[in-house]
Amino acid sequence: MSGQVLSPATVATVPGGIARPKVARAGLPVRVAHLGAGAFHRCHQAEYLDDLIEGGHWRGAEVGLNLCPPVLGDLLGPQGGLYSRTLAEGDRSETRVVGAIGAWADGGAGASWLARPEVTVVTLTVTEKGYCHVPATGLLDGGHPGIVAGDARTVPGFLIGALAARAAAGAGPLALVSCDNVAGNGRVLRAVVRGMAEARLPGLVGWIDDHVTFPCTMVDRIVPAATEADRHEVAVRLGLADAAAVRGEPFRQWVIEDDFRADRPPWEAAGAEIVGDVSAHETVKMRVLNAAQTMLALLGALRGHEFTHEAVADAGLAGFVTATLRDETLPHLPDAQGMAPAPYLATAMGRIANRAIRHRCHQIATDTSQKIRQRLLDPLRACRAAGQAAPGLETGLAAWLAYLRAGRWQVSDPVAGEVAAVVRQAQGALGPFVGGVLGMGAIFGDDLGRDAALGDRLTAKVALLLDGRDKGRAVPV
Ligand code: CS2
Repeated sequence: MSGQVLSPATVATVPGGIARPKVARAGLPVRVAHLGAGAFHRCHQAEYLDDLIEGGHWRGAEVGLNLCPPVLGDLLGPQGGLYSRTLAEGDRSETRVVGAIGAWADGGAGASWLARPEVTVVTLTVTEKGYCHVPATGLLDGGHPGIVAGDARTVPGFLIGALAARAAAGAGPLALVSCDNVAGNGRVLRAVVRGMAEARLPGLVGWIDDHVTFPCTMVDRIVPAATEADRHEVAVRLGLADAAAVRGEPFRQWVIEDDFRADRPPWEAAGAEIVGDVSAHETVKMRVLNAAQTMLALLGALRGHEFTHEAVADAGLAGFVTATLRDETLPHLPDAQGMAPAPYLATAMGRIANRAIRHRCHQIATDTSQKIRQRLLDPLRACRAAGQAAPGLETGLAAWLAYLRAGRWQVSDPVAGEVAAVVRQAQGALGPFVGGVLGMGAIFGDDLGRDAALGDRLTAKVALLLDGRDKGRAVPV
C-alpha cells in the first residue's frame, strides 16, 4: 500500500482488474440528490447511477446529503467522491470504483441543492426511524421530540425547508423517492412531509401537492455496515486507502413506481423495473427476505451467533425460519411479477447464508420496533384474518421480546427507554413485561396489543427463549 488515498488524482493507479470510471466525471451536472448516503446507498442506488453514466444512458451525477454522521465532507471530500464497492459471495469477490457522487453536503447546507431546477429527483435511504412516523399508522409522529421542535435535522423538517426554497426559486416539479424498508414507503414519506408542512408551513402544502411526487420503491441488496477489516482488505486490493469503501452481495433489485413529473434517470437501462404499483414486490421482499433476517438475527443473537450467516448455518434455526415463512407467510402473499414465493424464499435463505457477507445479528436487530410491523406483524395479521394459527411468527415476535429482555447487550432502538421502564415496572415478572411491550400501540395497534391470549402464549415462549432451553431443539420454541 502506498499510503495514498483513492481520489481522481490517484485512481489511474488502481490495478487493472478493478473497474473504474471510463466516462469523465469532471463537469457532469448534478441532477439527482440522495439523502442518507450510507453504505447501502453507496452499494445500491449510486451503483445504478454509475451504470447509467458508464453506459451513456444519462449525463448527470448526484449530490450526497447527510443530516447525521458521518460527515460526508470528511468522508468523501478527500476522495473527490470516489469510493470502491466490493461484491462478494463465497470465495469470489469483485471490486469497482464508483464515481456517481459528484458533490456532497452536510446538514442544512444540503437544502439549497433541492432548490436547483436541474435537480429533479431526490432518492432517500434514511432508515425506518428517519421518517419520524408512527409505525402502526404510517402518519407523522406528532410527539417525536424533533418534530415537536420543528428540527431541520429530522427528515420531514429538512425536506419542508428545502421544498420551501424550491417553491420560492420556482424550480419546478420534483420526485422524492423513498428507498427504505417501510411498507408503502412513498405514501409514508408523503404523509410525514405533508404533516410537517401542515404544522409548520401550511402555505406550502398546496405547492407540494401540485409539484412533488412520492413514488414507492422496493430496494434490495444485503450490505452490512463496512468494517475496519473490509477497508483494510480493499486497501490492499486498490493499493490506496478508501474510507468510504462498501461491501455487499452480488444480488441487487430495484422496483420503482412510475410517478415522476420531471426528468429522471432511466434506471430501467441498468436493470431496475418501473411499474405501476410496487406494493406486491415490497410486501414479498419485506415479509420474506427481511423477515428471515429479523428472525435469524434475534434468535441468532439469543443463541450466541454473531452473524446471520452463522445463524442460518445453525440447522435448527434455518429449518425453523424456512418452515415458518413457508407455512405461515407465503400462503398470504400477493402475486408479485418475477417473485414466485417458494423460489424467492429459497433464494433469500441462500443469500443470507453467503459467508462472504458478515452481517451482524445486532445490526439487523437495531430498531426492530420500526421494522417488525412490515416483517412479522402484518403477516401474523394475515394469518389471523384467515383463521390460521401462526406459532412460528409468534415465536419470531417472542424472540424480539426476549432480545429486549435479555440484558446481555445494549438495545439500540428508539423505544429502548420505554422498554427499560416496562422492565423496571414488571419487577422481574415476565407476564407484565410482555403485556407492557404489547401495550405500545404505536407498534402493535389495538388488535394485537389487547389480545390477552396472545400475551400468554408469548410469555411462555419468551420464558423458554430466555433460559436457553430451546437450544437443543429442532424448532426453537
Ligand atoms: C436488514 C436490511 O438491517 C436490516 O434491517 O434487514 O438492511 C436488509 O439487509 C436489506 O433490506 C436487504 O435489501
